[in-house]
This record gives sequence, structure tokens and C-alpha cells, in this order.
Amino acid sequence: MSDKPIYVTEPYLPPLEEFIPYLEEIWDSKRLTNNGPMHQQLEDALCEYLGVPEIALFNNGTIALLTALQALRITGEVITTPFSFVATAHALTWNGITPVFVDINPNTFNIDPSKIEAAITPRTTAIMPVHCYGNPCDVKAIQEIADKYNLKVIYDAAHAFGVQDAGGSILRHGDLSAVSFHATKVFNTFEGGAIICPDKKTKQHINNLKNFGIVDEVTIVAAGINGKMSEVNAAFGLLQLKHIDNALDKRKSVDNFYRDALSKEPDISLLQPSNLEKHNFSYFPILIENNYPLSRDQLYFLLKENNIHARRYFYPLISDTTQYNSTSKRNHLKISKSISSKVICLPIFPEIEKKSLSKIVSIIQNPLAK
Ligand code: T4K
Repeated sequence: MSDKPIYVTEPYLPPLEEFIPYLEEIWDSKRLTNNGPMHQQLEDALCEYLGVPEIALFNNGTIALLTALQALRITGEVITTPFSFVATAHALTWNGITPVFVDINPNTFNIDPSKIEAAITPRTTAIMPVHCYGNPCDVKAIQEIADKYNLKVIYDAAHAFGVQDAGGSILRHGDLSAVSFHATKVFNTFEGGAIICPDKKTKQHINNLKNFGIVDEVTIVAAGINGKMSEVNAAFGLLQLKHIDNALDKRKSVDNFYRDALSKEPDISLLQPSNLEKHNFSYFPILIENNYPLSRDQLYFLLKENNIHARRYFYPLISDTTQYNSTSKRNHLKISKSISSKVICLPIFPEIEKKSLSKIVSIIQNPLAK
């Protein structure tokens, strides 16, 4: 057993002294929440950094997703992926919507557009794909289907902060995208999230919904929720933005290290990187294939015994959890089941030490060594 545990992720934290001036400003202004100055600055800074038209900040990614569905008045059934974190389906359930799970593509682990049309019924109103591990979905094919059947597209882009394809931020695709700024994400505000929207009118509607539906002191237009980000979280986001490029560079080195070390391992498969302008290296999934000397779970527990806390994201499939196995509609999910039974996400974060990486790789390469 090594002395220090290595977790699947560790949040990037800038030097504490850099945060103090932000806190002093908040103490001076006594403005703690409700669209204060830090909140406004962070929205502007993120629009510029990401190159997107409008952003509405939230207290977490789940409430952002829930509100995105409300904003577009989505009802009935929504087509989504079972290979994701449970929050994807929960956001639908909290809106009284039935999730309809469609299988994923074996090369991208994202929803397979060629299987979407067969799952559309008269009750279908939207598609909610996930850019899993920050790898973009087949946005073109998904939009074509949405246009053909008059469906909305809301991307669960929880993992996709900072990712760019040839046309810019992948958060611009679909009707709305929701990101997460949770502690475990590449860009974090402790807890937090955002909706990326195309125009000011949509953003105003979303702003009303995240603030109890309040338009002014005497006008309430919707049964809104409290989805607001506090000033402390927003201030932390402003500081994080100063460090984000450095943090992403360090993640890239970790990704390179694993790729170099593991790409030739015969019974380990890697998710091949998409053709991107910019990736965020948010996760490093590997697949444990049949001829590997241990089963996926045996390797997972072997790593754990060595104080390496890799994770089986995403196992079980959402559609196999007790919450969803009887209430959801499940189509043929063969690929999802297979990937979910083989996947392990290895630790990846900016400050991970070289010797930790070497230890992880050595266990994977020699799982039977004593
Ligand atoms: N959609 C998708 C596709 C998502 O993946 C998520 C969240 C959402 C929507 C919802 O977004 P949020 O509402 O969360 O903003 C974690 C995260 O809690 C969750 O945000 C994330 N996805 C999911 C994939 O992972 P757990 O249950 O695995 O978290 P936990 O507490 O086991 O943390 C994992 C490891 O990270 C720990 O072993 C140690 C490390 N860690 C964690 C925290 C919280 C730290 O070092 N510091 C920390 O503060 O769900």
C-alpha cells in the first residue's frame, strides 16, 4: 500500500493568496449573490474565453440541465444515452419526462445517431446527447435528425468545457448546452455550472427561470427555481480562468504519457482522440479487453489495493440502475453494455506526479507481478 492515495481526479487550486483579494472585494461590497459584480464579470469572461454568445451561470450542472429543459418547455419523451452520469437522466425525471435510452457508438462512446430515428415516437420532443469525456457527439447527424422530426437538441456538455472543433467551441451546437463546473471538472468553481445559449432573449428567459421566475418585484412569470451561482463561486471562477490554459497543458502531458505507455498494450483499448482544434483531457478511459490477464473489476480492485482510486465511469449504465430499469424505455443497448463492462477511467489531473503515473502504468502492464 503506498502512503498517499491517488484519486481519479483532484481539483486544480490556484495559490490561496491569489484568492484573498477577491474575497476582500466581496466583503467590501457585501454583495453575496443574485447576479452580483463577480457573477457578471465571470459571465463576460467565459463568453470571451469560450467564444460563445451568451452564458447563464448556475449553482451546479444538474440545475443548469433541468432549467435548460424547462426553458425549451420539453415534455413527453427525450432520447438520450445510458452511458453517462445519472444526472443526465435525473434532469429529465425531475421535469416529468421519460428518458428513452439509445445505444452508443463503439468508437466515440457517444449516442449513435444511426439508432436515434428508430426510438422516435409521437411523444418525442427532444434529443439530449452527452459529449462523453469531452469528446464531441456527431453534432451534424444529430441536428439533421432533429430538423427532420422538429425536435429540440440540448447537449449535456458537463465534460466539455474548453473543447473546440474546427468551427469553435463545441458548446455552440444544438439549441442549448449545459456545462458543469463541479470540483471534479477541468474548470471548477467548487460547485457550479452554466447554460450556453444563442441570444440575449433566451438568456433573459433562463435568468428568470433560475431566479424563481422573478421579472421584477411584482412580476413572477414562471415557477422558477433557485439556480443562482454565488459571488464566492463566481470569484473563484475568475481566478481559475487565469490558470486554465496551464492546467489544460498539464492534463495534455498526462494524456500523452498514458497514450505512449498503453497504446501498444495488446489487451487494453484506448478511446481514440477526435479530430479537434482543442481537447480538454478531462478523462482517460481505458477498456480492459477479454484476453487481459484480469477482469475489469479485478484490475479496478488491484489498483485500489495499491491506493489508486480509478473509477468505472460509467458503470452501471443509467438504464440498469434500480431507478431507471423499470421506468425508462430501453432500446438495444449492446455496445453501451459492453463498453460499460470494460471501462476504467485512470487518474488524470494537472498536479499528478510522474512517479504516480509510472506506478499506475506498471500495475496495468504487469497485473500479475507480486
Ligand atoms: N452530466 C454529466 C455527464 C456529468 O458527468 C455530471 C457530473 C452532471 C451532468 C452533473 O453536473 P453537476 O451537477 O455535478 O455539476 C462526480 C461528480 O460529483 C459529478 O459532478 C460528475 N458528473 C461525476 C462524473 O463525477 P462522483 O460520485 O464520482 O464524485 P466523488 O465525490 O466520488 O469524486 C470523485 C473523486 O474526485 C474523489 O474520489 C476524489 C476527487 N475529489 C472529489 C471532490 C468532490 C476531490 O479531490 N475533491 C472534491 O472536492 O461524481
